[in-house]
Amino acid sequence: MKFDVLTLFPDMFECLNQSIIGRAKEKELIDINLINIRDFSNNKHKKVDDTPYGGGSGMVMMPDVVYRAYESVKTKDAKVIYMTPQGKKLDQKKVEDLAKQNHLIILCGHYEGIDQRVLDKIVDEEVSIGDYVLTGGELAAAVMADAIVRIIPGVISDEQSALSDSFQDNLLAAPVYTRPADYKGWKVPDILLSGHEAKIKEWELQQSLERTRKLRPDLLGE
Ligand code: 6GU
Repeated sequence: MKFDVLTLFPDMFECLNQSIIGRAKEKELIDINLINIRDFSNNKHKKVDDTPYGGGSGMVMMPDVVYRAYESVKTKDAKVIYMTPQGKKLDQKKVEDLAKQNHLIILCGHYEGIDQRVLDKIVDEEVSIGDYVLTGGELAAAVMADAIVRIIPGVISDEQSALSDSFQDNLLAAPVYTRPADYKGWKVPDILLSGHEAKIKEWELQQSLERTRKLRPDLLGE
């Protein structure tokens, strides 16, 4: 899967070189290409924004610069996503949906946003990561990319979670424990030491259900 990220702040995506996502890149399971929108400014000062028509505060990213950045990466089958707090809220279902794509172009706005004309022409979908405001789309794009990449086959081995994680089947994950079995008298639940695989699975499901009912009853439609 290929990601092209159009941004004024490519350094903000350094986090995607770490840990599981970093290894997925090294294994070439994914390709994350960072495109600096500023490189497409024709202005001698590399200007990318201007004051808004009609007045008001802040600056607006100019249509031509953003459009040229887009043209440099566009393909026929690419899906273009604009990160914005006014978009549809990202959830695990949307993540699974996006993980089926071959090519995502993720557009990150900064300042007051991007000239609406270019958004109208190139954007297929607007995505938000929650009801709060960030300084720009970059952190939201990194969150979304992480959630997508971790479910791509081969990125997390089958024995490892992915399937047992929270939100699988709309349930939160069960609690986990490791050695020592007794720490300061705080004991790991006996069932996990029993070696009885079927009973353990049943216990974990029970824990998941209890947790979800207690912490996120909305996920169960309650
Ligand atoms: Cl996608 N962008 C910005 N600027 N703020 C956000 C967001 C996106 N999602 C939640 N808050």
